[in-house]
Amino acid sequence: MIAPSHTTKEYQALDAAHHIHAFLDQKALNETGALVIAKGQGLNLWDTDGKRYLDGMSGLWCTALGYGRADLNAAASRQLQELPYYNLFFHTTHPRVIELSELLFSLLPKHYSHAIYTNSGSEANEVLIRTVRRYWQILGKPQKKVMIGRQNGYHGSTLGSAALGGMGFMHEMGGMLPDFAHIGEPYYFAEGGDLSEEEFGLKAARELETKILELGEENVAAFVAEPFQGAGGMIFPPASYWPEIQRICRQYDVLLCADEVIGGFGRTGEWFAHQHFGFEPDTLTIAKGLTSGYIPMGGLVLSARMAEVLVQQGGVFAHGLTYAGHPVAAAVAIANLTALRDEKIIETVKFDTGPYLQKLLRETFAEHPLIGEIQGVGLVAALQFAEDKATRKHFANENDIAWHCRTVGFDEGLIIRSTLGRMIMAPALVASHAELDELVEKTRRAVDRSARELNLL
Ligand code: PXG
Repeated sequence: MIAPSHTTKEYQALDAAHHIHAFLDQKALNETGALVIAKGQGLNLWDTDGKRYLDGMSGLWCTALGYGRADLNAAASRQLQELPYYNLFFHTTHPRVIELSELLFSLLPKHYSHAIYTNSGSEANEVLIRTVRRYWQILGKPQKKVMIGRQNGYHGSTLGSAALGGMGFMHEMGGMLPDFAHIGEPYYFAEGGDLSEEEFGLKAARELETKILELGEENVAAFVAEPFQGAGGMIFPPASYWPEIQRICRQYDVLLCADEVIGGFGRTGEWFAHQHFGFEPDTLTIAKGLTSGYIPMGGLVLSARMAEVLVQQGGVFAHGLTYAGHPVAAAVAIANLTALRDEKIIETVKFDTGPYLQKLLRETFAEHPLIGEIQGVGLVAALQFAEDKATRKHFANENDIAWHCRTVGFDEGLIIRSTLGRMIMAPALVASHAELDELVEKTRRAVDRSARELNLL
């Protein structure tokens, strides 16, 4: 145990003095002080006052194996001793990154062949934007450069990845970039109207066709989306959505790019979320679960068809990051993927813990007067607050209700996420039945307390 150098109050004062936290009003936070998390083991976290929390969010959708894995620690430590740094610039490489790719491509569907590693999901999407445009340049179609994303999609916080994402309040901070466009999200509960889910899925997908025709197919490089939307509300599209999106992309020669940063590495019970939804993207953006978040690493995975063009006809690839394919990150990723594979963790999510969590959530909340919808598969789920379930009527202040529920959850010793009017959970993939029981029970307490404290019933 590392001895703390400060009391909680002192840590909070120093944190307030030196940090601007992500996606929060720092002035408001400074009035209460940040929660200082000091230790993790399995699915449990402890703050500096010794209070325990069940981590229902795998950190930020990262810690697939939970906290405190000795094998990941040992892999990092061995690599730090042997070769703490080298790179893939110019003509050099190193064994760990090669071994990582050998393993990664043994787990991926066979039509993927190349990876460009990064340190994060945002960077991986930056690389995506440049790589996709380069691909079309090489093929003699340099005007094909518009990237189409979705409203409320999240692809990162750097300038390009934020432009690709569809968060208006992010675009407003620092500006939007040219050659990005957005279509609506397949959020049936909010926008389905009188349509069936299947009809709505087709309608939402056909917004892409309309947008491509509006922009001109000769100008559109790619459509980029999360197989299920994460930060923008954990939204699962209707089953009709992805096949139609794929048909449209193929018809108009638009690349189909899946952002697998949170869906990848087992969350849905498949290695990759696009496999759950049954479509074949040209590229995959990966991060988070690649290393269980123990060390930063992301990447862009390319289909063999795209890589062939870039390698055989592209000449110099004018891109590089000092830390891409970092040996220590690669060593941790190898240990992480090996554990996910050899301990059959993803099969367990698919056949055991995933169905267990999904059933328990439905038993607990299907009849709950405040919950209008339960979505999810494997170890990811969302609960939608609703004023009237039958008419899918949202609370006018659903954001505030969900945020209150999140705060109450923390008070109950549960780390849970809120976005818009939804509560989201994505526990570590190694969660036991007992831990899932605790997750659902604490969520129920948080929802019920919110109902009472906000006079919702
Ligand atoms: N794509 C997706 C789909 C993501 O969810 C990124 C890219 C960017 O990755 P980096 O590593 O640059 O952060 C993300 C990140 C949340 C939450 O609370 C989600 C993310 C980050 C922080 C919070 O839902 N996703």
